[in-house]
Amino acid sequence: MKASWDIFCTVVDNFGDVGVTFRLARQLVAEHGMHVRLWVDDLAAFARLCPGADATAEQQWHDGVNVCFWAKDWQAAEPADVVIEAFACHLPAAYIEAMKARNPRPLWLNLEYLSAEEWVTGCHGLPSLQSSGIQKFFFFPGFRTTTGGLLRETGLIERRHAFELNPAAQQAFLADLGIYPQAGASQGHARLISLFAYEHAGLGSWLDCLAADSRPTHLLVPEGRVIGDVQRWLGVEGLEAGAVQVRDNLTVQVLPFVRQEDYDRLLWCCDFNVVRGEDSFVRAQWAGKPLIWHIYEQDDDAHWAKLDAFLELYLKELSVEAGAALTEVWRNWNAGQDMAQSWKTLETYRGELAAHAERWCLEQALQDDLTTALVQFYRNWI
Ligand code: TRH
Repeated sequence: MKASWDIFCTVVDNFGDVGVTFRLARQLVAEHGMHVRLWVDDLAAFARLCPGADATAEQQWHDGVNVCFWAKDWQAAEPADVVIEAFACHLPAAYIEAMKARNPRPLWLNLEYLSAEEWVTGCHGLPSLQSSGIQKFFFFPGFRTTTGGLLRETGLIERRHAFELNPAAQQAFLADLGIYPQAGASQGHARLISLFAYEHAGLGSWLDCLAADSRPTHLLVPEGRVIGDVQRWLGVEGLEAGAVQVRDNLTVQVLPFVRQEDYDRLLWCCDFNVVRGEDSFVRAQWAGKPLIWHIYEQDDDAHWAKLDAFLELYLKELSVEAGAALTEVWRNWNAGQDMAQSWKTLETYRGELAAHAERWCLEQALQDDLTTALVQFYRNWI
């Protein structure tokens, strides 16, 4: 059953809002044959994620998605069968009026931010009557079977496994990005770590550890907010994509921002990933590698409860010691504190953390993905 979908996205900041909605839109088209319009109010952010996109176009097509500029002066548009407002953005009043007048009425969904907190379970899928007289349903992504699940394309984990079994493909992918990991004495090559994070006052203490480690590390840093701290530690300025700096056993390389599929491959190639926000956090879990989550900071400190809620789920199958070490590292990282001691302790659980990351990935992949859950929700509703 084909249906039309309108997805509305306000870019608050960074890339997560548009990253999530573009991923969802593409999957609705590719795997469910839906007709999708993605309304984005900041095409510059979109163009970073989607090379080839035109940041000035009123309307453009990418991977079968009709990407439309959501202008402040809204031009009338016929509402779709399903309307998603992402992350509680506000639909244009005229569009809501048009939804009211439409027969049949569209299904109106608010796609919420990702959280592992338990209360999400009780709120997922609940309706709320709006002043317009239309019901709006709240749809929560999540890690529990009682939520809407996580975005995951069909065959994603199988594609990763095949890539991992193909060193030539990995090498070619890295070489395309100008990455040539230094040969290590016993482990084949230097340990690869990706670093996609926000500003972090204690970053230098972590880089000190990596530089002093007996194993070589090749740190891959996509252009973005953390670069300032990296530069300060290196004592240089103006680093751009392609720049490589070496300090003792640490090689730091700045990477260009790449398309979402390539960012996935980068995560798959790394032994450890530092990720942030929402979408890169989920992708790092699908990569099946140990990670640090730099959570998006909220004014009222609400992010700490989210961090703890995730850890509570994630640590269940880990030994108490490894769980405590990981918690300490994540907490220090997110508080911008010195990382030296906690990172060294975490290193002693490397093997256990690696096995756990893969197990967690496979366990999460048993659930329906978010896009399938949304389509199912619509089917049940009509
Ligand atoms: O960019 P983020 O920090 O985004 C967000 C937003 O700030 C949002 O307002 C906030 O609410 C949310 O975090 C929690 O982090 P995120 O979610 O990981 O989004 C980054 C996107 O960028 C993700 O889709 C992956 C993509 N990406 C690429 O496509 N190529 C790259 O090279 C990199 C580094 C990332």
